Amino acid sequence: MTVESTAARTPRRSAGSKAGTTGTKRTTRTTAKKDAGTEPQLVQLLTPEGKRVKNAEYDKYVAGVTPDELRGLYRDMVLTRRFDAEATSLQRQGELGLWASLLGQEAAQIGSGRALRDDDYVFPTYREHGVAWCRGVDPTNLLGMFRGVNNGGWDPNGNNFQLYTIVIGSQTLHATGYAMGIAKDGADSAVIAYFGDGASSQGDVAESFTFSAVYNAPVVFFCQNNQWAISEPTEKQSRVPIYQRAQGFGFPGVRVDGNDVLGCLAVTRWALERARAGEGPTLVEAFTYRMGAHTTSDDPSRYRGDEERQAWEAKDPILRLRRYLEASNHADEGFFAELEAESEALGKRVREAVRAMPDPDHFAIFENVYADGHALVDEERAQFAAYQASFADEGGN
Ligand SMILES: Cc1ncc(C[n+]2csc(CCOP(=O)(O)OP(=O)(O)O)c2C)c(N)n1
Ligand SMILES: [Mg+2]
Repeated sequence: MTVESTAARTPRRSAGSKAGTTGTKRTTRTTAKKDAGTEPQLVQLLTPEGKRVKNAEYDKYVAGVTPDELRGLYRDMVLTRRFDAEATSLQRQGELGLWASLLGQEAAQIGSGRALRDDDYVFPTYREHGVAWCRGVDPTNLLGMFRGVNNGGWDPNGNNFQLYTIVIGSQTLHATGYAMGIAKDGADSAVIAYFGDGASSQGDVAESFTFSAVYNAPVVFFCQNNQWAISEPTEKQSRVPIYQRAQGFGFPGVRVDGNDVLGCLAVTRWALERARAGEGPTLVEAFTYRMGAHTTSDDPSRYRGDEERQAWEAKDPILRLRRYLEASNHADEGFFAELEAESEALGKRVREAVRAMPDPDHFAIFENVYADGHALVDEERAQFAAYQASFADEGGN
């Protein structure tokens, strides 16, 4: 192939990038962004100051929420945060190998989690500790995998809450297939798939959007846009706000304030209702912020500034509901004090449960790989047994 023909096939660089001037480059990027989508619209029912704002479209989905239920949402968020902080500490103390904190994402998870019915089915990533809480999965069960003593820790069918998924975006395909299946069964339940802003770049997510749209599958895609995929900012994932991508696949997308638990509850209820009514998938983008590190192995100070986090601390999901509860006299000091005591007790229970987790049998890893056994697994088991035995010999000499 001649040099000329290669050049003809290669997309031309813009004059700006050829010249290498950042100014020209910036102009090109801005133009692309402007042309690609419209200004984002945000659904918000509760402001950061804790003020309830009217919303003609979504108010009806939370109109029946009682003061007792509001306190319940607050309790869910506080206990989830406490559990999460305890897990982070346990990792620092060497009791867990790793932890993925949800700090700052409590409203997105509790709001959407409390919108679900028991017969709905959840496909989480690895950070949905608040959703797990809403499903009734015992929080201590979430820790086994992070301690390295089991491969999951709960029965997915016990609470209709699948095991955590580390392979980014893959659970959206599982959710879509499951939703197509329950639709064929004639069930009126719905499926929800959680994923992140970074996951939205995965082929699996695009494929699940295509399949769910053309098969009208009863699935809600719940994207927690916490604005970072480890060290990659959202601008590197999409030229348009993530929720606007749904339009190209032929189903609605909505951006909700992910730090507003009422907004998340309302929008998810609406999306689930659509799914149940046979109207197909919906993309909900919960616009939020990951206040902590990606995981305990990450150091965010290497790629983002403190001021960003501080700005989001002012939008804290728990604080805003507390302000609303106090201003509307829906909760008194006694309630908050009782909850503090309950948090303490949960922390203690979690610490004790983790330390008491038995180490697995060394050979358990080879079980349940195949239903009927497999030559390769047998070989690996034998190799591992020989390896273990080599320590015994050393000890004996
Ligand atoms: C298929 C795949 N590619 C890469 C990784 C490594 N990885 C783990 S988490 C992560 C970032 C995910 O970001 P996002 O989807 O925004 O979720 P978040 O952790 O921010 O909640 C990556 C790239 C992985 N687990 N799976
Ligand atoms: Mg993210």
